Amino acid sequence: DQEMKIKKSDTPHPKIALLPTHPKYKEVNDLVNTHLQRMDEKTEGGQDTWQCIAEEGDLKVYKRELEVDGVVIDPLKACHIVKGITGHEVCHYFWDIDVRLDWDATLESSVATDWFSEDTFISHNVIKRVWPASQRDALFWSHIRHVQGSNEDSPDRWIVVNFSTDDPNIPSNKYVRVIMNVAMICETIIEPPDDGNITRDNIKCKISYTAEVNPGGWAPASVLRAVYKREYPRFLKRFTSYVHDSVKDKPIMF
Ligand code: 6CM
Repeated sequence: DQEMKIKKSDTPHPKIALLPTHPKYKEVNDLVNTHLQRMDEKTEGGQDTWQCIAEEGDLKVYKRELEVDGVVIDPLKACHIVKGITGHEVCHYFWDIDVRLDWDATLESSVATDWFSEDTFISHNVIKRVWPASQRDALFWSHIRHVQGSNEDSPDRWIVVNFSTDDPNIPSNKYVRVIMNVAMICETIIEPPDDGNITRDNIKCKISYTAEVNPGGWAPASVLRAVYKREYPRFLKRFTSYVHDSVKDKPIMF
């Protein structure tokens, strides 16, 4: 316990590179805060309105069925606990566009189109076509942030938000544009060994992932739901094992 207190007070204050003067600063902050708040709320409420669509070990995937004008926009959330990796590592690899295609099997391409700051950029992503629907793309900003716990009970967290945006320079008529609001929030749990020497055997990461995706334009409900049921668990398993493999021989990034 003493060990943990020393570590905690040594943690530098989180740095936000995005400047308050940036036109997107408010939007980015509002989204980050909403996601953090929602996550705190759901731990108190029950899972009643959510139905579980996949459960495999510590991985659980839930959805809530929602249709607007016949278009499926089922909100999705997942939680997972993965040993040997930290929240910083998970968020880093989720955010880093240079490795995105290494783990995201639903994408055909992903290109950074604008940088707001060191921690925030826009990317244009072409999604692999799903028969019989037209091909989709997504244009969104990605922001990564370290959120320091405010007291003993609220832990340090890392968060990435991917949120749809527009950019007049990126044509939106070639594909059907998907609109989305995605967040990955992570907490690192450390069980310090008696000798105080923390290794990957002593850490695990609690992951919470949420996605609200509007497929934009018509897509058959049954196909879309089948795609989600298959692809979200696949993504979570593939992505977390990608992170696990990438960091296993590297120093722990707290
Ligand atoms: O969060 C995920 N990936 C991130 C990027 O690496 C990002 C997501 C971007 C694209 C989200 C698209 C969702 C899939 C839409 C399918 C549309 C099919 C239409 C036709 C169906 C009939 O946040 C992982 C995303 C995993 C998605 C399964």
